[in-house]
Amino acid sequence: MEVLAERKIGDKVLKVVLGDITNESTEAIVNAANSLLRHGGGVAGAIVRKGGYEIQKESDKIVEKFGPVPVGKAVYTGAGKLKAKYVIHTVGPVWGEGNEEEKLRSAVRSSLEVAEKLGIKSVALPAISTGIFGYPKEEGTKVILEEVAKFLKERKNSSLKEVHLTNIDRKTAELFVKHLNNLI
Ligand code: AR6
Repeated sequence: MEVLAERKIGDKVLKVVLGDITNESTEAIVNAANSLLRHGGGVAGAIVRKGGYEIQKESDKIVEKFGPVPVGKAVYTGAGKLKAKYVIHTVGPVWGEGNEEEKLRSAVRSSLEVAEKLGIKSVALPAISTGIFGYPKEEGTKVILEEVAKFLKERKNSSLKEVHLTNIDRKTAELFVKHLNNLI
């Protein structure tokens, strides 16, 4: 894991990390999931392969009980064998379905709200929707970064003190750095 950039926002810190999110040591990691929580490829596939099938089983129970997770919302499960304690599963938009930016902002916000409700201090997010779901990387990373920064600025008495934007792909991680540097 390599920290490419770091910025203080109030009493909180935002870091851009290059690496596999399944290796993160934050208390929770966010999964870029689909509504049925069928964790096949991308980040989701890596999480189940490394964390264990129990994450998939727990996800299936959530969908059985409450139905598919709406786009822009988030739920959580345990994290199996991963270093993190929780996996927060959020559903980003598929590029082309409409209202993508609003939905992506909502997915980021919902994930951070779940982290806050869990009372944890740190969480790592991937570049939700910018892989298999086809959201253009330049725009997607900007929306995600802006929304995280806004959340951290707004929340004064939050348990959440450290947020990582973690990506396995250097180009995408560097886009996060660029947007962070452009942040006022
Ligand atoms: N660690 C960090 N970043 C990663 C990793 C990893 N291990 N693997 C990929 N990325 P994606 P989506 C980056 O496709 O677009 C699954 O099948 C990748 O470069 O995981 O929201 C789900 O079940 C990209 O920038 O998520 C859904 O069906 C970003 O993570 C669907 O894919 C997100 O890529 C969700 O697609």
